[in-house]
Amino acid sequence: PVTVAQQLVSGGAAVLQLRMKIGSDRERVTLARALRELTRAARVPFVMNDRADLALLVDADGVHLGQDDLSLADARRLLGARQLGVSTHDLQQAMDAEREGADLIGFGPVFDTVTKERPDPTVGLAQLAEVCRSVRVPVVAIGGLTPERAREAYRAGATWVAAISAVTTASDVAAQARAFAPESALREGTA
Ligand code: 3NM
Repeated sequence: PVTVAQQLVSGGAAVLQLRMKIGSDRERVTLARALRELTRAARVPFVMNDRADLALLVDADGVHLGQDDLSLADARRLLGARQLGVSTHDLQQAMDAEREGADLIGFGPVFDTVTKERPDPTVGLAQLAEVCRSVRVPVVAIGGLTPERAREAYRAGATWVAAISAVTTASDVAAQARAFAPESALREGTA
């Protein structure tokens, strides 16, 4: 994972998030610290998935919460001004997360995903567009994203896209990360 992370960062990934569903907390923290060091050197924000306590411990820039993790209010108690994201899977969850103080929301799975063991129903681009129109916080599209589908997600109003398989299975991880950048970022040299 550290090698892949290095390649993602050199390919211009805007944010790196550690999603580690198996293994012990000790292993999680060891890997998170390595990624924290790498992202700090590259000036890329680092986010911990699910666990506000571990985010605090490793000095991450934020946490991304699932629907069954700590509430936003409790995560805020631990993490203060750090970035709090929430995974949402329908319009109601998205609006609730915004009202409760999320700095950004994830919405998905926009396309079918092979990464999650029991994914929520695939929401599609029309629902993504509806959510993007209905909240003011940035929306991250997730689930089955590829560079081509990322263009459609940006067009639907997503600020960012998140990807796992499309980047981790690529033969050239850095080039694949670069291919995800929105055209505007490429034009402005901020990809
Ligand atoms: N969360 P891939 S979909 C981790 O809908 C995750 O909240 C989702 O992996 C959600 O890019 C997803 O390989 C899997 O499809 C994303």
